This record gives sequence, structure tokens and C-alpha cells, in this order.
Amino acid sequence: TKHEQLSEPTLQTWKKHIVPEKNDPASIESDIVHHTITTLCRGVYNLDKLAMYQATAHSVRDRLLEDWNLTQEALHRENPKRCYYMSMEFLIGRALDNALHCLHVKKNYNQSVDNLGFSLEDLLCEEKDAALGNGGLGRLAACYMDSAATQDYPTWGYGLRYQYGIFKQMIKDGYQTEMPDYWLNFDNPWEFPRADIRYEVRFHGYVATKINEKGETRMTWEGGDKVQAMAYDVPIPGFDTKGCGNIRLWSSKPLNTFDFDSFNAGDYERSVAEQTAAQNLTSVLYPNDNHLVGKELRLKQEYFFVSASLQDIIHRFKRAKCPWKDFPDKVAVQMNDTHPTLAVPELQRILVDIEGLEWDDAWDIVTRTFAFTNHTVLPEALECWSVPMMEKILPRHMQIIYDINLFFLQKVEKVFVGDRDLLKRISIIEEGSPQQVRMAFLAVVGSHTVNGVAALHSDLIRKHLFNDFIKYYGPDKFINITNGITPRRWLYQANPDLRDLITTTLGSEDWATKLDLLKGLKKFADDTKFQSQWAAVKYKNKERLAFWIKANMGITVNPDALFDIQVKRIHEYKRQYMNILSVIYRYQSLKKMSAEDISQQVPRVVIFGGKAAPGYYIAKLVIKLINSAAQVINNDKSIQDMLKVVFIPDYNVSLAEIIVPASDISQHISTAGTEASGTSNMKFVLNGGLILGTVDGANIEIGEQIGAENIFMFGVLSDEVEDIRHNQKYHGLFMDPSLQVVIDSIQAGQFGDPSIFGPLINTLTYGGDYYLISVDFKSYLQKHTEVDETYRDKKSWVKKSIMCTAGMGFFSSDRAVCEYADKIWKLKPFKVEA
Ligand code: T68
Repeated sequence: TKHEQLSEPTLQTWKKHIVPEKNDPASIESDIVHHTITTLCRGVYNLDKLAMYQATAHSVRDRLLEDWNLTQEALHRENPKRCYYMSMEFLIGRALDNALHCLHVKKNYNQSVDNLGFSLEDLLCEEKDAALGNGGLGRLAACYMDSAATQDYPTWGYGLRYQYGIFKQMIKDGYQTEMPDYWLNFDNPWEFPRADIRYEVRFHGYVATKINEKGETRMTWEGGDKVQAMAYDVPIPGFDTKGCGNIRLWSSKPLNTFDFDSFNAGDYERSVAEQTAAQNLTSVLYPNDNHLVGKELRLKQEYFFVSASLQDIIHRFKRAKCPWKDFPDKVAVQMNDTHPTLAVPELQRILVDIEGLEWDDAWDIVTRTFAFTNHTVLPEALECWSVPMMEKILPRHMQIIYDINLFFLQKVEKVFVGDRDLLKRISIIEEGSPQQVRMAFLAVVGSHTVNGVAALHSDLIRKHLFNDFIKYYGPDKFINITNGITPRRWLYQANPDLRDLITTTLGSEDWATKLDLLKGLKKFADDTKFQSQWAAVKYKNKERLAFWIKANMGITVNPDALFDIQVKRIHEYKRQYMNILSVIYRYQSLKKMSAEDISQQVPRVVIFGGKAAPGYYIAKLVIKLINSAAQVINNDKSIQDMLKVVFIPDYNVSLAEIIVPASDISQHISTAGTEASGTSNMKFVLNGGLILGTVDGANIEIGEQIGAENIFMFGVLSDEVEDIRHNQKYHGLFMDPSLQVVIDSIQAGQFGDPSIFGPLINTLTYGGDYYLISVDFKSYLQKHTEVDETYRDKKSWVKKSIMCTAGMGFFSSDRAVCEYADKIWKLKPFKVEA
């Protein structure tokens, strides 16, 4: 029975009972106790922090669900155009604190939890991070969902519910080891299993022809194996709004088929083999960022994800009984990188094979629906799938991709008659053995708009990766939307003291949803009293981090020291290696000084954090070198604690919330042209940390917004990189003398068995120094000296810090999502009222 079928009196009965939750402390207490007894089936006799966290979370979720229902019901009724953000990764982190802030109930919850004998801050730490992502790409998706909900854009995320998120990193003897992330061990209050929302997804099989009702010949995909996708909904609270967003995650389940023949023949394992395989599909997140590992299971995950999502979207579209040609007026789909690109041939297949549309009409719908965000130019990260593998797993899709390519190349040929080279370069199929499907090209051809994630990156993809496509399509299809971060999690929630100082100074907390208002802080940048308040907040945040480091790692660091932080995935192009080499250089310099001179130095704490992909040998050696150097440096009394090195294990969203507010300097030092945008750079600067960075990604735009005098930039420019590499290849490598000394010390065994680091050192020598560490080393060291000198003048440093935060309005993900809505999705906010 649906709403529309109920009689008016029955409806009234329903309405009578739908009453808003009360948010006074007594009602909250009562709800928590109620959940303890009913939802958890526990009582005061067997209560612990985890149970108390769960009861609290359930009571918050009740409040969230009011908004969820209100929003989804209104959307159902009004049926506005919606956007679907398809992403294989959502790196959400913890939900409870965020929900409390969004609902503006944290103060009362503090009191209620206190009255019940616990501390809310303690309970918050009981929550496991939802870590369904690798790094920037997944976290960006989470920030965008927050901003879409906050600004009432009717947007849903679609993704996969991995049972194991990104692995837990442990450091043993200085090496990274990996442990599985069993994040669903306990009940997860932030997801709703939708046992009634299930779709079948097919793999393998064969293609046949059939005659449809109109007497036309159509292809049909038959046979093969089927699995089921079941939906889990994760509510996404908006800040200061009754609107509530949603991320729908798919979990694979076996179809209720059971091989009775095998069972009866005594082959039990075989009889359940299919079921086990089905369940394994969404077991684990692939732990590689910016690197493709062409595994069959990954391809299956990608198809499973797009197939279930499109079936769900189409199911919703069909309810309104609109004609197919209106599909793009009701549905916008954003593909977060190429991972969801199979959605292009899948929608074409559904429209042509199943719905009976003509190819051209279907293709028009497809290309008006999809848009594609590119996040990388690194060749090793560009997805290519082998044609034989595709033919085996998705035979009909492979045919469709061939046809898409054929029609596309025919059109290109008409414009560029006889240009065989162009056709070869632009083809979706790359020749070779085996042939490969270039997913980025398929995404471009299947989308109406393609965007890069920072100004430089968008220029580079227009100039290089997609240059041939611009010749054909013209430039307008390729736009830039610079990334953003949510100021709610990354300032309001993570840095409560700075939040309160800003709110008092600006007179309201409107800045949390209108981040441009932060520019109002500029006029206080020279105010001595404000400066000392600002500095006190930073100091407290550094103390908080120092406390964490002491408690968890046993290392003492001094909050008066300059905190210099680089936390991100470990990757050669991000050059953590260059950072630790410069740390060793600093150590050697200290060792050469008199005790008197040492005592005059600016003390530094250099903090690293980040995971290396489990199969990334060189990245893992970098972690080992950092830890080996830390071991020697931290235990050398002669340098009077002027240098400390810390590698924080298992860097994740929750740790970032403690680390980010505590930086004086954060490093974003990728080889120019390699980091598409970076988003942690934005988080640090928003919290009043200065950047030491290269002229790369969003660093450039951050510098423009906060002023060149407030950012430390160094290194070669992206358009010099090609020539330098070319010269190195033909005229030999240049080895910076300071770098040579550092390498010599490693090779002399100053940081343990040098043979361990041989392969790492080789990347600088025989390996050709592809990431130009030697080329940038001198200017990098010079900038470090400049940082030290600037830090000595506390007043000017604090002023810079204030100017950093004040200039960050542009980097709110609210701005970024608005740009997507206006320029790509053609989407209007849809406000729901209580
Ligand atoms: C990052 N990409 C970019 N990829 O490196 C970063 N890759 O510059 C940018 O700021 C961020 O995206 C957001 O735009 C990634 O994080 C991945 O994590 C990834 C995952 C799977 C496969 C390939």
C-alpha cells in the first residue's frame, strides 16, 4: 500500500504520529536510554563506551531520519531534476560529530551524555572511520556530498559498500605492514539496509539476436552468471537545513540459486562456490591511488556498480512516466574519474537492446546525461582494460564500445579527411597485443562536459591528454572546476577554538556556509590582541597533536617548535622522499654546528603520515627511510631537540582532523604538473597553516587568493619539466652537491643497513630522477631557510597565518558544487520545509 492509496482518515492517523523529536537534554537522555534498552538490548549493568556510543548514535540518527524522510518524500512528490554522483570511493570518516553539528544539538548532547555518566568527546572516538576510499578522490566525493546536502541540491551519491575499507597501516621495525579494516564488525548506525531494493547484475554470457515487438532485430545479452546488488543508504546531513542527502552503496549478494546437482553429488564446496564468489565482489576496496592494476575483479566491481546504479536511476525515472527523450532533463550523472565509465555503454545498451530505441536517439540521451571529471595526468593511472578481458566479462558492452568508437571515428574522419595518425591517436581502442579500451577516451566521447580539478590541471589536460578531442569538439566541452573542501568538517568541527574565535570576531557563524565572509578577518590581521588570540589557538592545537604523539607513539615533541607536516598518500610524484632527504640535510647541518649555534636554530618537528599501496615497493622504502632517519635523529642528544621526525601510522580522516589544525607549515611538493589539485593543501591553509609548495595543482590558485607573500613556493615550472627530462636523458643527470652529501651518508650506513635503500637511491641515479628531486633540491633547501627566518618573527608569521585563513573563501566545496550545478548539471536547489 502506497501513500496515494490510503484514505484521508488513515492518512490523518499517520500524520498524528509523525511528531518531531525534541532536542532538550531530558528528551535526549530519554532517547539514549531507550536505545540502550531496546536497540542494543543492554542496561546499566553491562554498559561500556562502545555501547553508549551506539545508543547515542542511534538517537542522533533518529533526528537525522526525520530530515531524510522529509527530503526524500518531497523529492518523490515534486520530481525535480536530480544529479547522481557516481564514485567508486567515498572517504567519509566519522559521522556522529558531524551530524551533531549539522543538527545544532551538540551542546545538549554534551550535557545529556554527561548526565548519563559518560563524556561525549570519549564516545566520539569509539566510532570507526568509514574509510571507503584511498585519498583525495574519495575524500572529494565526501566533501561534495556535504556541500550538496547543505545547499539543498537534489544530489545522491552512488558507490560500493566494501566490507573492508582501506587497510590499516602498522609500522613494524620501520616498515609498513597492512591489516584488514574490519569496519563493519559492529552494527553501523549510519547505514540503512534496504533489503527490498535489489537488482540483478550479469557477467559473462553471450550475445544473441532477437526480433522485438516492433519486428526489429535487436541484440540481446544472454546466459552468464548473475549476482544481486542490494542497497544500503547512508544519510548525509546538511548544515543549517532541513534537507538531508543520501549515498546509496551497493553490496553484492548471491542470487538465491543453489547448485543442487553438485550438492546431491556430495560436492558441497561447488554447490556454494557461486554464492561465495558473488559475495566477494564487494569485499574489498582496491588500495591503489593513482595507479591502475588491471584485475578482473576490479572490472567486475566497476560494472556491478554502474549496472545497479543505472537500474535504480531508471526505476525512479520511470515512475514519473516521462518519455525517454526527457531523461537528461531529469537526470544528470557525474562520473568521478573513469571508474564509472562503463555506465556509458551500459545506458546505451539498456536504451537500444532493452527499451528498443534507435541507436542515434539513445546516443543523444546518453551524451546529454553524463559528465566526466578527470583527476590525473599520470600515465600509469589512466584506466585501460584489455579487450579480451572485456569480451569475456562484458561481451555485449565490448560490441557497443566498438560501435561507439566506429561512429565517432567516422565523424572525426569527415572533418579531418585522411588524417590516419589523428584517428589512431584519438581512437577509444588502442592497438597492440592485446588491444586496450582507453576508458578516459570513452568517458570523453560519452559525456557532454569534461572537467579538470584545478586551473593548471585543466590546462594540461586540454594541452596534452585531450588535445586531439579539442580539435574535433572545440574547446567548450573542456572546463575547469577547481576542487573545494567542506568548511564544516575541516574548520568548524576539527578546530573548535579557531571556529569560536572567528565567530566572535565576525559576529556570526554565517561564514560556515558562506566561506567568503572569512575575508572579514583581514582587517584584524595587524591587531595585536587578535594576533595573540590567534597564536594561542594554534598553540593549543599543536599541544593537542603533541599529546596525541606522546600518548600513541611515546615521542616527545615541543609545541614551541615549528610544526612541518606532510600527510598524504605516499607516492613518488608527491616526493616525500625529497622531504626526508632535506631533513637529513638539516640534521647534518646541525651536526656541524657548535652547541652555541645549535641553540640559536629554529626548532622543527617534521611530521609525516600516509599509506603506500601494498604493492608499491619504492613508496614502502620511503616509509622505511623516514623511520630509520627518525630513529637516529630523535635519539641524538647532541642536536638539543632542534629536530624531531615523526611518522604517524595509519593516517586517516579522523587523524587528519587532529593533524590539520596543528601545522605551521605543510608541504605540497609534487613535481610540477603531476598533482592534479591536492585538497589537503586547502585544509591546512584554511586552518591558518602556511604552505611550502611547488608551482603545481591548486597551490597556484591558493597563492593567488591569499597573496604571494603568504606562501613559500619553489621549484621548476610544469612547462620546463619536459625539456629537463629530455636533457637529462641525452646529456646525463645533474646531481645537486648537497643532495650528493645526503646520499653518501645513507650509503655510508648512517641510517642503518644501506643495502636496504639501494633501490630507492637508484631512482635518483640509474632511474633517471624522473621526478626531478635533484633539480629542485637547491631551491627547496633555500625555501626551508626562508621559512626558518620568517618563523623567527612571530608577529609577521601570525599575520601571514591570519591572511591565509582569510583568503580561503574560494576553496569551499560549496562554491565548487555550485559551479558543477550551474555549468554541468543544470540543477537548481530544492528546498524542503519542516
Ligand atoms: C586525486 N586522485 C589527485 N586518486 O591525485 C589529487 N586513483 O591531485 C586531487 O586533488 C584529488 O584526486 C581530487 O581531485 C586520487 O585520489 C585515487 O585515489 C585513485 C583511486 C583509484 C584509482 C585511481
